Amino acid sequence: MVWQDFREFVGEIERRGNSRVVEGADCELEIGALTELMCERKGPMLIFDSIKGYPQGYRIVAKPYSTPLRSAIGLGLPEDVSPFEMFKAWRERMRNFTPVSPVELPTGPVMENVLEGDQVDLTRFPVPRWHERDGGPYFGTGCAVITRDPDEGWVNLGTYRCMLHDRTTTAVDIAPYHHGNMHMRRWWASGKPAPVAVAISLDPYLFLAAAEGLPWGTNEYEFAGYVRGEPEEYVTGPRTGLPLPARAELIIEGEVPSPEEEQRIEGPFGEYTGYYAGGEKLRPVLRVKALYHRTNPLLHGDPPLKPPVLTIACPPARSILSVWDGLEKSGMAGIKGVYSLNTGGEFITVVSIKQQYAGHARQVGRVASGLIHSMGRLIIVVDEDIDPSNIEEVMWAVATRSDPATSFEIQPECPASTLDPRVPPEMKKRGHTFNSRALIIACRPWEWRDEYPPVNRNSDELRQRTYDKWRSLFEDAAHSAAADRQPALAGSTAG
Ligand SMILES: Cc1cc2nc3c(=O)[nH]c(=O)nc-3n(C[C@H](O)[C@H](O)[C@H](O)COP(=O)(O)O)c2cc1C
Ligand SMILES: [Mn+2]
Repeated sequence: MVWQDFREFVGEIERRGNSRVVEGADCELEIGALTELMCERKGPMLIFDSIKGYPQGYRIVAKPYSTPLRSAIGLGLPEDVSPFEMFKAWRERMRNFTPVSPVELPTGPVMENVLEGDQVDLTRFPVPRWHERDGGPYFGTGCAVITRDPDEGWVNLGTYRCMLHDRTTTAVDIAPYHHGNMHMRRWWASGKPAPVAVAISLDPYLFLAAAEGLPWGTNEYEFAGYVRGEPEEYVTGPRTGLPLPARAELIIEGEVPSPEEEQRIEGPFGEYTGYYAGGEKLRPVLRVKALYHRTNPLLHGDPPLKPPVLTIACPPARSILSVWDGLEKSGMAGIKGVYSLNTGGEFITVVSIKQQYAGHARQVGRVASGLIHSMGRLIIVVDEDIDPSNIEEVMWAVATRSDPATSFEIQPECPASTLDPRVPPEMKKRGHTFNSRALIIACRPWEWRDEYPPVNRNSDELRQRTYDKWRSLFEDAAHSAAADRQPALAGSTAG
């Protein structure tokens, strides 16, 4: 199944009964609080309609990919496997990436309603203030900010937050190392404002491409087309010449003048680490020149929420893929996989290995910690019988296979992320973002592995035989709201 657009994907989730329509909620904090409460319960996807003060039909779909099931459906991945299996499937796709160019259409559904000049008014649309301490309503969360490199010519799509200032102005907050920011700086360096478009409600492939990040110079449309298996479609923006997703729900076009010309206060905003670490900052503004939308727009809202709530439940995080590749390239044997536990950033890295010799597990952990994209504050090495994406299983291994006096290793002065909430303020001010790390070897000691007490889980054979005989019992259980996926039958933890 290939999703034509966001609407079609949402329709499928509705058809499966995994959504609820909420009428009469308020954009001022109520939609945000309802989203938080429902996501914490891993409940159905909320579709807000008849929002207080807005016409019926102007809807918001909140956090559509936040459960493993909905992520898997969106991305066409197998639905009944663990996040680690999904991650492995994703890694294979990334490795085989061959660009699929988008095709231009003369027009598209997003052009059903065109507002220009004085008609431009972003306040016609419901824009929630998602978290209590947010500095304003956020128009852009489930979005892509579209820019072109003025020197190299290629187009980038990135998911960057956009706070609504007024009818015709939004903030754009792009980290300095992200592509959209580098593009804008190149326009300003040549003395021109940057032409920018923001599209809300992309098809799942394009949203993932914009949210996850690809190497410098890669057009996210080409990656989305590759994942989708057919080209993405765009219309050329009348004001900016940028390619605009033809079937998005809402798109704005305009320009961002240099910070010397205009900046306004942006933030704070509740971020994916689970904190408001960014605070209030002066940020450039997007002056909106034109606005296009589908009739009765279905707006994708995706506020970061405190972990364990996720934006996309099977993370193709590039840094983790790069640690995995780095370990393999280092010549280390027995690497079964690398995963980042859901802790609001890549704060806990888990490496799963099949031990090969005395000292192997620790050596793997030290190499993993030293790789360039390694940001984990905890690096945990586990045996191959542990699912590295299952936080409870990983912690069980730490609790029962490590000996703190000998299996923990403290490493000072490791590079840290700028959003790491634990970097002291005085260090952050000076741009010294480093932290210390703990390497935790949670593997059965190689030297006496044959004497390690056996795990008391039944054999794969007994489990499968029993399951097959009593299958209907488990199929009922799978339909309960909490059971988003079933534990794997095979893959025994026996030693
Ligand atoms: C919901 C959501 C909100 C995000 N907000 C921001 C943001 O405000 N600023 C930012 O620099 N990155 C933000 N990101 C992360 C970027 O989208 C991500 O790193 C992406 O890879 C950047 O694309 P690029 O590599 O083309 O610059 C956000 C991601 C998601 C999923
Ligand atoms: Mn990019």
